[in-house]
Amino acid sequence: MTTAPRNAVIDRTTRETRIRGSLELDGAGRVRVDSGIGFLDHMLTALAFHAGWDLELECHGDLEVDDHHTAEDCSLAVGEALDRAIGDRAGIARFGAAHAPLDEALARTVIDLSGRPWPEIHLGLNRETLGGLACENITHVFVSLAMAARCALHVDVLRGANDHHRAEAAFKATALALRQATAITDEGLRSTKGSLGGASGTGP
Ligand SMILES: [Mn+2]
Repeated sequence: MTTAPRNAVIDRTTRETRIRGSLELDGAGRVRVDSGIGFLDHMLTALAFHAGWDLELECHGDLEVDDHHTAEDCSLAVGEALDRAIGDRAGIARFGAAHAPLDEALARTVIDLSGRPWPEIHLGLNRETLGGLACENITHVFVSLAMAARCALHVDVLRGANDHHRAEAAFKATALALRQATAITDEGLRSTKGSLGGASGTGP
């Protein structure tokens, strides 16, 4: 049985954002997110909590510019931490698929922790913003997560009249799919190719 802790320190600084924190995949739902954007905090908290993670994340971003860099970089930081936490990707389920409803909204996420980034993000949001977060940047959060965590990430919101519900259902479905995909199976590397392009540097 794999018992090594699956975690990563988050320490990411650019001229646009400074992000600190930690990710523990096998957590107890201890989540504290302070990005400076309330709606982003709400979404990342939903993601981490329903994935079963402990996540601490604090971002000081250039919100005087707009919300873009903070949203993008927080997601990259989480994705990079996830990538490090799953290491060479051996002994995990690799695939995950989940639906999540939020009242009238219904979202579906299908994920492959393949080592190959491919975002397919279809949220169908109609509003310009939710809280202080531009809706186009919500899509960008999922794209950035897929790129940094190097996974095929297909997110489709199948229905829903309320954009807050649509977005939140998408994060919850992604959390549930990630929880499945990262689950420990101890069946070795789930790849006929023999590599999932792990963080150790072996390419797919
Ligand atoms: Mn909500």
